[in-house]
Amino acid sequence: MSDLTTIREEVLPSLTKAATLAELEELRVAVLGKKGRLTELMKSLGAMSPEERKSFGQELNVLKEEITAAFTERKSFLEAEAINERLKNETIDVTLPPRPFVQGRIHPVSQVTEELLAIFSQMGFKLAEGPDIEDDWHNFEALNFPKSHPARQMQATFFMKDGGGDILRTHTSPVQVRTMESQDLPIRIVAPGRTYRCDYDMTHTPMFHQIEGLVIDKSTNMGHLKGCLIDVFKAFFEVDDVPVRFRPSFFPFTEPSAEMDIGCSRENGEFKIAKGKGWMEVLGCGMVHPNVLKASGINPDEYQGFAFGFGIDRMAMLKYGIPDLRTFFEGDIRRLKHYGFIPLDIPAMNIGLSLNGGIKR
Ligand code: 2NM
Repeated sequence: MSDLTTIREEVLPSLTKAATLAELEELRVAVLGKKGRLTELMKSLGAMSPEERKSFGQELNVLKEEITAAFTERKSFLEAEAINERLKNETIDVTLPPRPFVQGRIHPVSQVTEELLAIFSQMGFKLAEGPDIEDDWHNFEALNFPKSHPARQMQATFFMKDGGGDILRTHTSPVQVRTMESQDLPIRIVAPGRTYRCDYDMTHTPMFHQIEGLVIDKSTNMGHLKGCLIDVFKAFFEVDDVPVRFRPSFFPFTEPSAEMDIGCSRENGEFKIAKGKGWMEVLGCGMVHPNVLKASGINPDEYQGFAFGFGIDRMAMLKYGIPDLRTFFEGDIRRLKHYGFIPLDIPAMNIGLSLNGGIKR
């Protein structure tokens, strides 16, 4: 009898004080386990007289239930406490926007390429791509470059070491040639990409980026070219109006050829689209030369088209106020932190081309 009182007075308070689930389990085993104190007493029932067994058995059962109840209550308390502790430590607020935590930044050249693709794709142009290592045919011959043209000579073109005649493309025009050779008419494509020329100073790097466009149909004319380019530059600089002028020029692959200037001001280094302040050359264009069409298997008596090309790097410098072209390709992470774009701000015509306008959040 006194055994039961001792057990009750010892076990019940220690159960309610158990600090951890492990400690609680240890206590349970010590009392109710195979060799627990109560279990041992249960075993002693067999040696008792029927009367003793009945009354002691009842008391034992009462105590066992009390202990089991106290154990269960403490267990659910400790389990709830453990869950609350985990919830406190493992908080992830899934409703928070991910942007502030995205560390990476999009390079201004990638950003501007995406912006231009958003504009051109809305105008119905498809993306075309081709290899950086080109052959003489696609880079020069099919583009109506005379054998003696200066751009073919060593100082401008990078040749492959193996002497096989392959080169690094000096412009993205070979992509247009490949498209004309392989695709059905009409054609409406843009080809952005890396281009290479042996040149290095303030405004030239040996690798740079170009985008060229090509439209070929039965009655495509220079009026279409002009309207198309004005729309592109209005969308790109995000302005309602952009002053442009076209000057006659020369390229082997277009006839007639022109260069387009945009009206702009440059006050203490800041570039702005403006009327009556001055002009800046931004691109070359023209009607695709009949020789080029012929070389690509298109009948110039049936089809004609326009083409244009401009530098992506310089567009990025102008739009986002980046002063030195060479810093684009130094790979300094600090430049990217300063001039880079948030990866989830994907340029699109329906929501705005440059959501952060070059400003970090
Ligand atoms: C320019 C300027 C003018 C051009 C021409 C062609 C092709 F393949 F269709 F003949 N592609 N790109 C072109 C025309 C490029 O870049 C300044």
